[in-house]
Amino acid sequence: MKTTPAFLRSYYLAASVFFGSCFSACEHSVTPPEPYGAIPSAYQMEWQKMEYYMFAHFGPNTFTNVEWGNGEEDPKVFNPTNLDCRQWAATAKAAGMKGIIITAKHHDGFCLWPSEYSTHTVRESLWKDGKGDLLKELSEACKEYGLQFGVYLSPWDQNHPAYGTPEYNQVFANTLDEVLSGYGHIFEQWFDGANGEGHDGKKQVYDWDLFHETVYRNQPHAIIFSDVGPGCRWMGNEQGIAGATNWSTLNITGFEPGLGAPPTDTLNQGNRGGEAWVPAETDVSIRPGWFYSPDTDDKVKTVEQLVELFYTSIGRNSNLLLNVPPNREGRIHPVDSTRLMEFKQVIEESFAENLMKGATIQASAVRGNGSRYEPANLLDGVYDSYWATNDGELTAWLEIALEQQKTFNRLLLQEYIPLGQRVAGVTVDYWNDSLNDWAFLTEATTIGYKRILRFPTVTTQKIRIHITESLACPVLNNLELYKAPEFLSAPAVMRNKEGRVLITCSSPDPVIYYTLDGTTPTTSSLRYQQPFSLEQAGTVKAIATIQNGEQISEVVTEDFDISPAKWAVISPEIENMDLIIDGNVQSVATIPLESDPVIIDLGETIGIKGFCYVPVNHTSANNISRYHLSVSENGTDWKSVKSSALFNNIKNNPVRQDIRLDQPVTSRFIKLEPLQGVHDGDAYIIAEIGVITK
Ligand code: FUL
Repeated sequence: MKTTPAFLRSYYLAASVFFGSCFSACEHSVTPPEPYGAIPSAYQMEWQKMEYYMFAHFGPNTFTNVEWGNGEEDPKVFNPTNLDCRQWAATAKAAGMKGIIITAKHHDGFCLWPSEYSTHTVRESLWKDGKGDLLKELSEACKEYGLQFGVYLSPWDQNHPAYGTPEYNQVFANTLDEVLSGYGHIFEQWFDGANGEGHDGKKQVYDWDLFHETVYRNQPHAIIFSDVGPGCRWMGNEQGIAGATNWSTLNITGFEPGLGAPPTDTLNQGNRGGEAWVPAETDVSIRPGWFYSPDTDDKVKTVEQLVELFYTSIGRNSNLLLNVPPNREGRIHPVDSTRLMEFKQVIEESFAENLMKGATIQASAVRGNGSRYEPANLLDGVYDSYWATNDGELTAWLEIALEQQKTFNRLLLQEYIPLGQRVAGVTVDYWNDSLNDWAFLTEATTIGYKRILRFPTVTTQKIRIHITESLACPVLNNLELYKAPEFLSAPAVMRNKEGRVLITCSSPDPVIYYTLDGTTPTTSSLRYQQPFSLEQAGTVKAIATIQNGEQISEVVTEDFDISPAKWAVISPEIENMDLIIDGNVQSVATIPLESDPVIIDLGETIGIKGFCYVPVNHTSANNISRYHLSVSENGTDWKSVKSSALFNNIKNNPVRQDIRLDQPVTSRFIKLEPLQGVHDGDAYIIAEIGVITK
C-alpha cells in the first residue's frame, strides 16, 4: 500500500483546511436576498398554503329562496330537517379542502348561534326547538375532520334596530366578540363590504378600527378578509376570475372595505410594489347564487367550469373559497358533493406526475456563484430552498433538460414569497426538434405564491424560462411540469327567437345526443343533426361524445319556458331592442337612461308567474339594480306587480335573475322600468328578458 510521507501529509491537511474553510466561508458570505417591499406574516403564509377551502352560505335565505333577506323574515322559517355539520365537514375533507367558512350572520341579521345581542337567531327558530347552536356543531365537526374553521359576519344588518346609529358599531363588536371567543380557533374572519340602508334609511359608518381590534384581541392569528384586508382581499368579482396579473401587494391608505374600496380592477390585479401584503382570495359559488335553491339543482357548475375556476384562482396566485351551500335539510346536496369529487379527481389526474423529475437545470446567473442558491433548489420539493440571482440582476434565464422527451401542457411556477413578490414578466420557450430551434410556448406577467400556465400540449426534452422583468433579484423556489388530460367540453344549448334549439360544442368533431323528456342522454338518445323547434316550455339535456362514444362529456341541462317566437319589443323605439328576446345572452341592448320603459308584447294573453332578467355577466357592466315591473292586458292600462324592487347582489354577482310574482297574473304585455343601475352610467344593459309561466 502506498503511503504519503509525513511532511506531505501535513501539507495536504493544511491545504485542505485552508481551501475548505475558504470554500465554506465564501458560501456563507453569500447573503440571502433582502426581503423586497411588503412581505407576508407567518400567518398569511400558513393561510396561503391552505389554497382551497369551503364557503357555506346558510340561513333563512336557504328556506325563502332569496339571495338577500330583508331581516323581516319570521325566524321560524329557519328549520333544517336533517342538519348534519359532520356531513359538510366530511364532504369538504374528501374534496381536498382545508377549512370551512360559515355565514354566521348574513345581511338579514339572523345569527346561526343564540346571540345575546340579537332577537333574530336560531334561538327564535323552530330548529331543535330553539336549543341549537350551528356554530358549535360546525366548529366541532371541523375539529373532528382536521379542518380549519372560519366565520363570515356581515356588518350590514337589516334586522338590528340600532343599525344606522353609532351604537350599532358596539353591538356588532359585541357580536364579533361572542363568536370569536366561543368556538375555538378561527383561521379567517370574513367581513362583507355590503353596506345597505337600515329601516330608517340611515347608512352605518362602520368603526373598522374597533372591529379589527375585537378580532385580534380574540384571535390574534386570524386572517381578516375584506376589500382591503388587512389579512387577505376580495379579488374584485364573484365569478372566480383572479387577474392574470395578480400582485399580492395592495395600496390601502385612504381606502375602506365596501363603498370606500379601491376599484374592482385594482382588487383583481393588486398593485405592483403595493404598500401592504394583502393577497387575493377568490370567492365563488358552485351554484349561480350564494344560497341553496331547489331551482338551481341542475345549475351546479360542471366539472369543466370548476377546473377552469381552479386555474383562474389557485393557478393565478389566489386562494379559492368555493361556496357549497347546504340545502333545506341542512346537508350538502348530492349533486354538489358529486361534482366536488369529480373535480378533485380531474385535478389529481392533471397533477399526478411531475415531469420535471430527473431534470437538470442551468441558470444564466446564480447568487454568489455557489451552491446555496443553485437552480437545482427549484426541483428539490423543499419549500424554503430557492434559486436567486445577485442583487441588481433583474433578468435571468433557466434552461431545463428533462430526463428524456416528455409531453406536457402545464407549467407550475412558485416565487419564494416570504421574501416578497418580485417577478413582473416571464416567457417560456421549448426546444422544437423540427425547427431545430427554440419556439415560444407561453408567457405571463406575475407569478407570486403559485402560478400555473396552460398551453397546447408539446413534446420536447428542453424548456427555457426567461425572467424578463423583476422588481428585485428573482427568487423562485419551485418548478413543476405536467400533462393534464384533454377535456371534452360539454355542449352549449340555446334557443333562438324563433324557438329553434341550437346545440354546439367547442371540442372538435363531437357527436351530440339529447333528450327532451328529462332523462339523462346516452349514445342511444336522439342524435343532434340540426336545430329543432321547441316553442313551448321544455327541458333539453345534452351530451357530446367523441371516438365513437368512448369519451363522453358532462350532461348539460337547459330549462326553457315558452319561446319568444310571438313576442315583439314595442318600446323603447331604439336600435337592437330585439336582442333582449333573441335567446342569445351574448347579444345585448344598451338603453340610454332617459329612454321609455321596456315594453314587450307577448303576442297573446298568458298566465305569468314571474319574469327573468339576464344581465351582462361582468361587474363593470351597468346592469339594472332597481326596477318597476307592470303588466297589462291591452298595453294601455297597467298593473304594477313589482314596485321599486331590487335585484339582490347583482352588482357583484351579475347572473340571471328569476323573479317570482307574489300572485300569478294573466296578461299580454309586460313593462320593465329601470330605476337604477349598479354604476353611474348613462345607459342600462339588458342581455335577455323572459317570462316564467311554470
Ligand atoms: C356579497 C354578499 O352580498 C353576498 O350575498 C354573498 O354573501 C357574497 C359572498 O358576498 O357581498
